[in-house]
Amino acid sequence: MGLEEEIQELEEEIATTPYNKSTEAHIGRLKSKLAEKKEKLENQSSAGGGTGYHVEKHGDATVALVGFPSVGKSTLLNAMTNADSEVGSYEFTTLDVNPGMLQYNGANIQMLDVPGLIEGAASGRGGGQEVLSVVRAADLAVFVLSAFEIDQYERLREELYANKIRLDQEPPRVSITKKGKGGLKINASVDLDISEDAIKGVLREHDYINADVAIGENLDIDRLIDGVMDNREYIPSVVTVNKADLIDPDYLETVNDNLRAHDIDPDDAVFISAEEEKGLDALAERIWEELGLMRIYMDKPGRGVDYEEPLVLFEGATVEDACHKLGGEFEDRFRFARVSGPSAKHDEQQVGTDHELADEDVLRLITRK
Ligand SMILES: Nc1nc2c(ncn2[C@@H]2O[C@H](COP(=O)(O)OP(=O)(O)OP(=O)(O)O)[C@@H](O)[C@H]2O)c(=O)[nH]1
Ligand SMILES: [Mg+2]
Repeated sequence: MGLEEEIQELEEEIATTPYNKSTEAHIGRLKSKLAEKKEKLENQSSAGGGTGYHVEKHGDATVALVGFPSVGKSTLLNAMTNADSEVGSYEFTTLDVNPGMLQYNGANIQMLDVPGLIEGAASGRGGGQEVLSVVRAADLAVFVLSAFEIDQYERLREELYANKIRLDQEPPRVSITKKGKGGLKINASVDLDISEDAIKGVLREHDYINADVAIGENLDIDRLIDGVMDNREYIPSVVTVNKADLIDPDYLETVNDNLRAHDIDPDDAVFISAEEEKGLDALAERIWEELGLMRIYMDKPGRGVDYEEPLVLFEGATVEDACHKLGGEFEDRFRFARVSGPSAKHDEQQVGTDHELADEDVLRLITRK
């Protein structure tokens, strides 16, 4: 039996086995086997070549536009960035990844217009796997939906999930330390719904024989497997509804109902018209927020504070991250820093590398001679 058939058989067995306490451990093992076999199949097919997209990461953060053909991704990219992506009223105009740079709050945010994901993957045109690898590497996924095809959202999310992209969730709180002996020891800091047997079954299926396993959340089997596999990408997402210029006022409630039917709060979706360049500022603002970026104004000796071109870092970044991004002498010869603003206890507070910065801090770095 080939890998594909084995995968199919496992999927069928999982689908037909009722889930309850007595089948839980069994289902956990089946799902683990499935995850391992899928991984194997993927490694086999990618070893066979495939050029892949080599879109370099530029700028402070990267956003992938995800959507079916003809929803307006290229139009949007052209409207928001300096890119000049081909726009066509026929499908498959974009067969390669087009990058553009969005300037917002002094940050350079790279936006990638990836080819129609689903049809690209299904037909082999546009190379579905490669497209997905671009999304996996992004810091944010922006779903571009046409106001008239909201149901495409489901397919897009499924496709991303199948390709190990987890949207709008934190990585599972699972940490595994391999040991030389002693079997599997599960140490949960919260009450768990799944049984210890099920957890151990999953771990053994992934070749853990002796290990200490710390679990910090009440997770289900799928999230446990995500935590064990450790190769999932956790990415935030935004939904934008395009072609809003074509929505009749009496059709708007239908659009909102369709959004709700897919678990999207209409107030959270950003309505835009890429063609008429409406709603794009609101979208840029949402992108900024979801990326969790912050501006650090550098106080440069003799030149004062640079409010024009801030150093842009992700929330949670420390002085060390700032030094790393600046590189050179700041990284090699750092002595201490002075910080004023939201993260400082007082103006010009002296801090070390582990000080956590906040949006709109003013930072001065002092280096050794
Ligand atoms: N009315 C209206 N038409 C739009 C809007 N945005 C895009 N279009 C039109 O929709 C068609 C498809 O737009 P594209 O930007 O090429 O779509 P795409 O998502 O890049 O499509 P692919 O490259 O094939 O994946 C074009 O005819 C656009 O002019 C919009 O906001 N309103
Ligand atoms: Mg396009």
